[in-house]
Amino acid sequence: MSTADSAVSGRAEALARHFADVFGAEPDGVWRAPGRVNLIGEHTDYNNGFVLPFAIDQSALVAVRLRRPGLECAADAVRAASTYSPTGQGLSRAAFSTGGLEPGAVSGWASSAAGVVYALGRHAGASVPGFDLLLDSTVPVGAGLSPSHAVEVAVIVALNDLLGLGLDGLEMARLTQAAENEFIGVPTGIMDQSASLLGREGSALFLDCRSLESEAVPLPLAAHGLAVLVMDTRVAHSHSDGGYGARRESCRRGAAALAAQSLREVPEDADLSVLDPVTLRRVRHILGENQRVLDVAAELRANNIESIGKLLTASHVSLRDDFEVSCPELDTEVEAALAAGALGARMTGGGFGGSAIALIRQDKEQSVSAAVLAAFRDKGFRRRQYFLSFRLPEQAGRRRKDSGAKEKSGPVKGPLFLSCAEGKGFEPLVRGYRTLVFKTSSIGRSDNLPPSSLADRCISPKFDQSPWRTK
Ligand code: GAF
Repeated sequence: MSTADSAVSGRAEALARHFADVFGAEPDGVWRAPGRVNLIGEHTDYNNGFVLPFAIDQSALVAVRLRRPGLECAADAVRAASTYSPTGQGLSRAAFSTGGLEPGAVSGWASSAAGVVYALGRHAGASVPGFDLLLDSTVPVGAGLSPSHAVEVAVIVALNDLLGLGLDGLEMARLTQAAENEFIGVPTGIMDQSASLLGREGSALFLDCRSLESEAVPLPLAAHGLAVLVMDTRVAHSHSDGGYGARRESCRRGAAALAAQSLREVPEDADLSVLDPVTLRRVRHILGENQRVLDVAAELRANNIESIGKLLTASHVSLRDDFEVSCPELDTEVEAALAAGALGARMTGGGFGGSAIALIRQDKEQSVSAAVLAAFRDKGFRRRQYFLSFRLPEQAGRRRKDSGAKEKSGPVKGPLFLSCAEGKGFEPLVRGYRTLVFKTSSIGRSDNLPPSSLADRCISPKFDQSPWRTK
């Protein structure tokens, strides 16, 4: 077992123990789903286009126990708790019933679990009984690395397994997308959950969002002395804010004006001059981005990793100028990283905040990070007192003080860096877990597992004894 796998097992074990503290019984199992970084292919998924994300080590774990008959709760009652709480204290708790769930009935983090139950009932004909669930996630919230999709995937994998539904990865991807679109009400595409469900270790996932055919494209960064640096702007963003939906609508309008079913079907020689200027820019981004994904995938297949840098940067320029989903913080990160020697850089994810990524030589990690920090300071952007350094497993989630912090009076804020590189010297880039399943029976109780640095977060805080809301 690799060190990273051991750390995850330790985390899962700790979560199972925590679950028993909270709910008074062992869970049926612990399931895991990773977050993702999108290498390239932005806003192309809901246009039937191409994407190239990779799964990351940061992941959501859920411990689940199906409801047993008893007096304690109604048979369809769900009691859910998360170790993440906005105050950093205690658990965030929620309760709902699996029966008669209507869109929007549950809000907050638990809507991800409720949405999955809703989609399973509505689209897979599954009758989901009540259950207890404890969530622990290391996917940073608000950094554009798909924390909510990771939760949805972990929940659907757990329920698929426990209820013997026999769903395959693609079916689960479609169902979690339905959960997002119909229950939570955000019009997202299918990229994020596919990356979580289908990602492979050491590879990016090339996905054709029209046919849903996928291919694991090798991404041997370490062999080339490279790394992908993820730089969180700390600018909060949400796909329900309107900007995401507006872009989607522009694309729909553009396709209709070009008499195409979707922008994927627009022929190369289409006359874009029939489009109004804004729609023209949106369409131009999608057409160019699809080609860039194909080009990046081709370079990776040919083992020309360094060559993808300029395509990543071209993607950013297009997202900034044509699709207009960047923001000054993202642009600053990209420009500063490039000026400091990154081979390419771009915003990643839906935009309007979140993270940018930079393809860098491993020995440039410190200098690129420092340059980005300095640029943030120069522009007077919000800065944060600590970086979170995610070099799994040993330093996972550990806080690393920014040396510059001491020079400032009061809290110093800055972007969050997440360093991903595969192989020796660096911790794994693309673990690409195909949603590993850990059951309590297979986790074992081995004392020789190294203590997980994440386990600290899983140890039960004093559980508030106030009764669960039940039906
Ligand atoms: C978000 C969405 F969830 C994805 O479906 C995708 O559209 C992405 O933004 C933009 O590429 O992550």
